[in-house]
Amino acid sequence: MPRALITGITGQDGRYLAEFLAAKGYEVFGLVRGQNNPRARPVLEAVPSVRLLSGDLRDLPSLVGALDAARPDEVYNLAAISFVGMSWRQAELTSEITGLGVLRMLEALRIHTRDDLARVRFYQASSSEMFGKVREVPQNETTPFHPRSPYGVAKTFGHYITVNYRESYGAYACSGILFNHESPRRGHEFVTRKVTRGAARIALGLQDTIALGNVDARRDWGFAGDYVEAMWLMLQQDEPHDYVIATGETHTVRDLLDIAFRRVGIDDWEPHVRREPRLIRPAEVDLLVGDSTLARERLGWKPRGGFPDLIEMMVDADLADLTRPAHDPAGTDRPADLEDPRWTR
Ligand code: NDP
Ligand code: GDR
Repeated sequence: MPRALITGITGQDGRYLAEFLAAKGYEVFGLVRGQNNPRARPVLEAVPSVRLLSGDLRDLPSLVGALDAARPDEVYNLAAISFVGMSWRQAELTSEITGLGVLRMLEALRIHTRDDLARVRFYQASSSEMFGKVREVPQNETTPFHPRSPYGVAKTFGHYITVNYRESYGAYACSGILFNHESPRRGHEFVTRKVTRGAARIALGLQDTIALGNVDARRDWGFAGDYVEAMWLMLQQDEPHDYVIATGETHTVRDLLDIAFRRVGIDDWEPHVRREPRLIRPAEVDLLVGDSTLARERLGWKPRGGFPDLIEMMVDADLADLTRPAHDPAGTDRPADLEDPRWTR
């Protein structure tokens, strides 16, 4: 039975990946930070066989301990401060976790494998935010980086340190340059979920408007469930390589608003959107659209659904969530703290 360790298992991608790997017959281990992290509970519910390990990307001994306990064949390093908007407010912390955290994870792997880094396959969650200021359209594996946020700068460090450990120590390490991917599990701070949740709440009479920043930004948005398969495929190849994962289509935030509001029966979203200067970023990434030809050819990967389907699915999930009866109180009592027997250490 192959063994995988996922950092960031409580995040959007972490839970999809845990489900995907468990269905493939993996023994799945997940690194979770904090002493009573409420985000562990949905993971335990979605993947009952998962084994949780206590650790933090800021704490090298905890990472070595997690690797020693999990003895993984594959490590997926998804943990990060992932919200670009926050990265200006907490630039040092973002650099510490999203940037230096990658180095710490690789160093932990070096200690755990006693310098035999090729023994464990490593995936680094890199990002299209590294492209930043538009240099080429579409962006592929050879497009130069020009990150525009502390988050993008930290991810660029994470990318290059992953490449460097591959070149220096022969690590089987891949950097997946993933473009935006969304789902009903997306955090509410990201623009897709903010809009789908907001449109659903407006349709139900729970709020009147949504506050937004730059509605002209263009992104290449795919479905998170498809993207975790690409992460796994990268680690199944004979040779490690870096890949761009994207749909190849780009849409504005305006397009997103059109689809989401139409889904709830509102044709004109303008009266429901407030433009707030505080939500305009100090430096913006205007246009992202990815060219994932390499992944399509070498990995046989391609995205399944289209953008309207994705947004409509998210709106429908938000409507269902907002109208379902209150949670079963018994469910909320289920322990997620370190006393739960499914924590392995
Ligand atoms: P989320 O923000 O949903 O999840 C981030 C995860 O990182 C959470 O599990 C969080 O734990 C964990 N984490 C944060 N800080 C630490 C820390 N100090 N130690 C250990 N764990 C920590 O992100 P996504 O699932 O959307 O993304 C996964 C990864 O992919 C991230 O690295 C992100 O930057 C990257 N990425 C995402 C893209 C996307 O569109 N979704 C596109 C390209 C890259 P907790 O629950 O405790 O907060
Ligand atoms: P992004 O995603 O920064 O691309 O990073 P986000 O959804 O936050 O922003 C996308 C675009 O929408 C514009 N925007 C707003 N964004 C937010 N969050 N809130 C608003 O109110 C708002 N109004 C307009 C933004 O300016 C931006 O142009 C995501 C994260 O998942 C990263 O971790 C990941 O690396 C990249 O995608 C690829």
